[in-house]
Amino acid sequence: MKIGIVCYPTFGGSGVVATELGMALADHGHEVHFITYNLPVRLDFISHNLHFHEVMMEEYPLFEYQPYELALSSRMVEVVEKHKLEVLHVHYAIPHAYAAYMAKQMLKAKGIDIKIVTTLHGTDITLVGSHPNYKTAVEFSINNSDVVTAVSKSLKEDTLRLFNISKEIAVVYNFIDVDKYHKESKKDCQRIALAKPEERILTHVSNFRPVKRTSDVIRVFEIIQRTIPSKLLMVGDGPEKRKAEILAKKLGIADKIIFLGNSNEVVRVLCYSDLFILPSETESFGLAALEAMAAKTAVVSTNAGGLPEVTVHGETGFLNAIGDVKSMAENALKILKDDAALEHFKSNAQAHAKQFSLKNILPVYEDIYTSCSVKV
Ligand code: GMT
Repeated sequence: MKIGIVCYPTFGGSGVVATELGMALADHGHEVHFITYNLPVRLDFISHNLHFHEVMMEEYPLFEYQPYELALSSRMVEVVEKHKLEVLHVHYAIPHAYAAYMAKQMLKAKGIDIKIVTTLHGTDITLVGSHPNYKTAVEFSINNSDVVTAVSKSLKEDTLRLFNISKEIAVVYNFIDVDKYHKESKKDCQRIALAKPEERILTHVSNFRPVKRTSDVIRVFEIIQRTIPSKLLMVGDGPEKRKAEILAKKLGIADKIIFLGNSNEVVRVLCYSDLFILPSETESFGLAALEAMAAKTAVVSTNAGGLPEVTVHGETGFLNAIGDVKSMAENALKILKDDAALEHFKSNAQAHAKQFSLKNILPVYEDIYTSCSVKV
């Protein structure tokens, strides 16, 4: 099939899922066209079936805010017409589902019936989408998509609670290329470059937005390192990073924490890791937790949103109340206390991640594209 993918090209989870999906579809013989304002960070042109169409913006002194939706919907129309696309799969409702609706109407006027699949990712519903400033347009564009999917049951429930939805929402879980992570975990990780042999390595990966509660990561680690010699790797960048660095200094543990910034090598960082900490306030799915598990890393997180659908309390790690730093640290110590316990949790995490294998999820999206583009 000929499929257009619209997403944020940045390090956020929705962009990562969209990019990995596009690459896998191309690998499976589909012709995939990414339509975004930048080359997606995880995009690797491994296949001749992959194409990238940049959405260009024009500066004009009158515009305080540039009309991105206009440029995006115009580009969608152009690409659909030129490459005869059958489906546009838009990831993250704002503003992609809205721009896709406009593109659909413009194409309809030209006698072209493009199908729109909208995947809801999380903050487009929970934090931003339901804000009164956006709600009307987000609700309209969800109800006017041909197919709507959500990345967890929890997100589907949130969507039905926060909006007046007349459309069926299918839950299609996020996924992981299990083989890629398995291969990486077998490589020699050179962990000695980062920590002494007796030290445990803890990791956090996020965009350092307030919703990730990165200060809680530092506080949890501070308690853990009192009992168990350890190092903390903080991967990613965002508005709360400086605060986390200042807190680490204040607590006297700055020398045990390495801030790595944004990385395209998350798989390689995770291969060093014993434990992943994710103390988020909300998390529709928690792709970062799944990536950690696939790389054989146990997870201590909150029980927010879709996290209980991804991890198993007491088996792959532990789920805790939001903000309960003490419980998160106590549970982390249960995992880290000896090699046997650690190996038990790590192996469980890796085995459980297989349920979210790309091999299982790819055919689900292929069926969705086929069923909605069948002419009746
Ligand atoms: O976590 C973020 O702020 C990024 C955001 C995004 O849209 O990129 O992530 C959301 O989508 C991911 C992929 O589906 C999910 O794994 C994350 O849980 C979700 N984040 C939140 O709900 C906060």
